[in-house]
Amino acid sequence: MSPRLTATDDLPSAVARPAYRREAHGVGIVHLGLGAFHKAHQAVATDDALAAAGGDWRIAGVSLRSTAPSEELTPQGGLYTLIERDADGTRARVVGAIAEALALTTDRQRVLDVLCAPQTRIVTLTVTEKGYGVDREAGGVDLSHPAIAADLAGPDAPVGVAGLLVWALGRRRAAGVAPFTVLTCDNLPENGRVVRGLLVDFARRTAPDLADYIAAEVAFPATMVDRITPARGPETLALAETLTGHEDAAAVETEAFTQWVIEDRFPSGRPAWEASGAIFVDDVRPYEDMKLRMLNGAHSMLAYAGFVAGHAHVRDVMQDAPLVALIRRHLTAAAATLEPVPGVDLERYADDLLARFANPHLAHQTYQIAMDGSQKMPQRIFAPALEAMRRNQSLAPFAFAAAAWLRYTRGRGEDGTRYALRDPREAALATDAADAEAIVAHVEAIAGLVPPALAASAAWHGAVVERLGRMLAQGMTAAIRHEADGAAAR
Ligand code: CS2
Repeated sequence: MSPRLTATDDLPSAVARPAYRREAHGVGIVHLGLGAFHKAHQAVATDDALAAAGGDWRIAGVSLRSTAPSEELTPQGGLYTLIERDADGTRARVVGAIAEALALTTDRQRVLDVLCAPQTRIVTLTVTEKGYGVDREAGGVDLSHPAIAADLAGPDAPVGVAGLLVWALGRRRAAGVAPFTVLTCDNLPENGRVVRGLLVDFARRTAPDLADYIAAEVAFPATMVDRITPARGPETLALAETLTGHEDAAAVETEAFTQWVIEDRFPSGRPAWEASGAIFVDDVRPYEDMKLRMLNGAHSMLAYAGFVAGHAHVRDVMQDAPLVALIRRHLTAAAATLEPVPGVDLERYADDLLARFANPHLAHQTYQIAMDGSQKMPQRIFAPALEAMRRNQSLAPFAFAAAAWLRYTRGRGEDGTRYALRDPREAALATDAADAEAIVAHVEAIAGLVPPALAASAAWHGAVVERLGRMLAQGMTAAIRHEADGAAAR
């Protein structure tokens, strides 16, 4: 058995390591949501920034529920191996940006202290779409969200994002400490604005004097984040050991590509993330729409259709020619709903996405992407569908994606095997209805999911019903083939 990764001085020369003295840099960032994506994205950019420009910008990473990330990272002093893989090869690097790894459930006092520390100038977040407890239709808090409900009932003992951040901002203000900047890195449209609305509304309900203060004094820059990072499997750990000669319980595997577009609003400073290729812009929205509608939209479509058709991984989907033709069609249709994106050629972006999806080294499960559809479909599929409707463009690609999702929400594979939906709105999505018309009508009636203007369109409704009907009657593989043939004939 190899020694555990605890230092960087005895790594093989091919393994890159922090090009700075870790102990020389204090903590300046608290990150909430210490999962694989943070370790593959923002922590790596921070590692690059520390090497290029220094600063007290190391990260105190916090997981809000699980203790696994801190149990894996703490014995390694926060070090972990990042394995980057694409058609050009496999590279390992050891990342040093995480100074400490905490779990809210077991390190509560330390988490609260570091959120209040004057040295903490940024709080970054990757808690997934459902983690915030936002009412996506009305803005502000979703009263039915468990963490929101708990924190509204006990705002002095917060457990969720809104509760913790409002509590900490209140404590800082009382102590005369400047607020931290809140940088959300989840795939939500206008993510900065949405999280601002969440915190202001939460404050209004628990500490009204804080609401205006947060609205006026706290910066919530928007971001577009991108790096395909599959959930880790045992193979990742074995590969890390082979590459580094060390046992590493916290290793992560990801693609070589990485992108970060950030609105440059950091009143208390920020790391030199441009050193890692991050771009700073005034308006993130065009990049965000591009990424949500093209990458994530195609991802969701291929995940639902692919999972039901029996493809476990995205790379397997990319071997299914008719489905690849539909992914290409989807990317083209999604691109046609966008405003121009500064400096980006959308055709090339689409080609690059197809190559990224085909990455043979990444075991990215369709079932992973399929999770939480109710939180993803509105920005990924319904928003561009609405835009396509306004522009008189074909609805077929989006209707196919919606139908594939609805087929997936039946919770049974084509051989009848049950699978867990893993969606916070699972109960609302459930229906005994068996025919396509009734299923589509049921889901269109759920508040805050399908935009009313889309649901009211006979063309949209009919297109979804027709496709779901075919998926249910003939099976997903036949439905994919039919759709691809139809698309080719047009
Ligand atoms: C994926 C994303 O799981 C999903 O829903 O679409 O996690 C995707 O891999 C990332 O957004 C890529 O940046």
